[in-house]
Amino acid sequence: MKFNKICVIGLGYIGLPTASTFATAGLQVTGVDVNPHIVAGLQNGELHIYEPGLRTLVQAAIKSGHLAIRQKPEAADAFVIAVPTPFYDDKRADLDFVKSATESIVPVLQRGNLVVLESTSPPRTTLDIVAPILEKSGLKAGVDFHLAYSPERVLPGQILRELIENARVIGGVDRASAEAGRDLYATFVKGEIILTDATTAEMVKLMENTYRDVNIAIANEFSRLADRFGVDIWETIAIANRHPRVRILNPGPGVGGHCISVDPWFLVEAAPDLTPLIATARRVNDGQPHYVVELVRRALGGQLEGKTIAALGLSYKPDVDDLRESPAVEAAHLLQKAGAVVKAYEPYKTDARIDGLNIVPTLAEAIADADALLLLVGHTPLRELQPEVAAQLTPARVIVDTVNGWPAETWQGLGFRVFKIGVRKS
Ligand code: SAJ
Repeated sequence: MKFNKICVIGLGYIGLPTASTFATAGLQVTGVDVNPHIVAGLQNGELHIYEPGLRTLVQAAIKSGHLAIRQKPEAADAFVIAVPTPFYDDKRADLDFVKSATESIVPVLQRGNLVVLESTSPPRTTLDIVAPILEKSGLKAGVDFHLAYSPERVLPGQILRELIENARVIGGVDRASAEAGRDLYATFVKGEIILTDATTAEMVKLMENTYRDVNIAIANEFSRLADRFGVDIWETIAIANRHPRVRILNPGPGVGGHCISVDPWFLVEAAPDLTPLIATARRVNDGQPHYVVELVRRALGGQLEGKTIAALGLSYKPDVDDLRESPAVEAAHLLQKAGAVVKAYEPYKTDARIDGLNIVPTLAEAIADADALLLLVGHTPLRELQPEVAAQLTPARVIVDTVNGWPAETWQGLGFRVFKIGVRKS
């Protein structure tokens, strides 16, 4: 199938890179977002998100005339839905954005079109939710138009490269839909394109992220054991990983972001009777920020009340600016609840605003009157903080490192007491 014009609906961390990559490959792309501020900003070449290389790509795509930004979908050969799927407080998937994005296609859907859902969704969403909405047009999925599910699997921070190089799964409601999806993504994907059915593709995506979540949970549990038994988890993991079939991940302050901390719940919701391990892993990882608070309490001699803590890094992982579902933010909130005075600093979003948190614009300000420096994210600029420099800028002589980001011996050599997740050596 040949595609000239496509609409990408949802211009967030996935939709915007996808739209501009299609445009760069020569397609005529309409990028659609319901948020008028995002639309107005992008029309002026201003981005609402940070991803390395994205600004240049978007600006060039708009300038070339291949990418237009609109608030509503227009008639096209294909529609790609890349909207968020958050969850409610009770961890059920909130499919409102998927539903409303799908509804917005109905008035412009034409015979022969292809619709692709990319948003991470519970099993059977394409068949049971998206297809019936699109069929309100009077056209039938798999007969009059093609319908497929193709999960995005890119790693934030490396989206533009992974979008092109990663293997791509395309699950059709029928074979012709999967093949139409392959023809669309083949315009830029260099990785292997694997065709399957829609529900398998949905499961693939959920299983990948759940697998990673469960593996991080075991690393976090190992770190608690290491702490109890007086060994260094980082050394222990490094040695265990010399085994040819062992690859233990890193413990840390918890699992955040909009993917791994959310997606496993979609499987738990879909089949609670079959998912005790997945649910437990989620709880272990969600418990990690509490564990950080206890580590800081211990580092400060059992007392948090009135202590000033420089919380360094707020995003959900290193070298990204995304604060969604961030365990670092959670740890900062919990420390305040426990009576500490927190001064937070996020090098990739110095103007971030979060209700109830004091976020300061510079590292120097964050540590100026601290009792302890708490490293919550292994951002490159934070890892590069030289202890000699820190010693000049802060009265604190206690550091708490939740990501193994600072060399303990160098800091100790300058008179700092060092506390690390998963390390309690006598
Ligand atoms: N984390 C650890 N220990 C580790 C690795 C990660 O605590 O050893 C934490 C991170 O700090 C972060 C969270 O886990 O808080 C998730 O980070 P991540 O780098 O593992 O993954 P995401 O959420 O940025 O991206 C994941 C990727 N999925 C997999 O690797 C299976 C990506 O390929 C997906 O496209 C993305 O989810 C998504 O959008 O679903």
